[in-house]
Amino acid sequence: MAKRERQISLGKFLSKHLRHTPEEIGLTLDGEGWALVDELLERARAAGRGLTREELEEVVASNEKQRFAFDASGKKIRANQGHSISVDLALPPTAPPPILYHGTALHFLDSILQKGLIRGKRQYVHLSTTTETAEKVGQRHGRPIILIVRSQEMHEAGHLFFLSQNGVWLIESVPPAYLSVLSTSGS
Ligand code: HQG
Repeated sequence: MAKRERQISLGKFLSKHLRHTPEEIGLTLDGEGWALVDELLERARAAGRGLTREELEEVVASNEKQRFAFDASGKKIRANQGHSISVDLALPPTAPPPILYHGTALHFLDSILQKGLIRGKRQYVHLSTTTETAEKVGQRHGRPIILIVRSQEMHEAGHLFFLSQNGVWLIESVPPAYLSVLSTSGS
């Protein structure tokens, strides 16, 4: 496999087990989502994924969304966001910019305008600072559409925002009153 392809494949493997199903490879995450690097390498090997410490460092450094991070000691690793399992990332509530964006698919729009943004399987609703990112996120689900979230108003009303280490804004939910539609791509 070419090096880049192997890195992408390893990134998917890490996303899966650091965000959703660590138990599937016998890995344990602590309350803040950290796995011991040595244990991860061992479990990955047992699961048929030969992976060295150097390779892991390369995947973490080269991942285009900086999805993973080592702790200060370098002995632990976790996903920066995107979890479906319950972890406490220990992020401080942070004042958001006046407006944030959420990319989704047109076929979700009616439901979203009725119920607001709900987190579904993940721990948080994900918001981005740019329309470009929102569009990419939305495209994963179908014809993309971008919603504007009046984040400052929400913050002033007491809703808590968190900023992940890789620049994704996280919030438990967004009521419909704070949402408006920016554009329908391609129309
Ligand atoms: C939608 C990727 C109906 C929501 C991305 C989204 C992101 C509703 C979908 C990260 C709804 C959930 C997260 C409602 C929300 N009715 N649909 N009331 N409320 N939805 O994948 O935000 O590459 O769990 O709009 O880049 O698409 O994995 O969330 O379309 O940052 O690192 O329900 O995943 O990052 O889908 O993506 P997801 P998402 P990674």
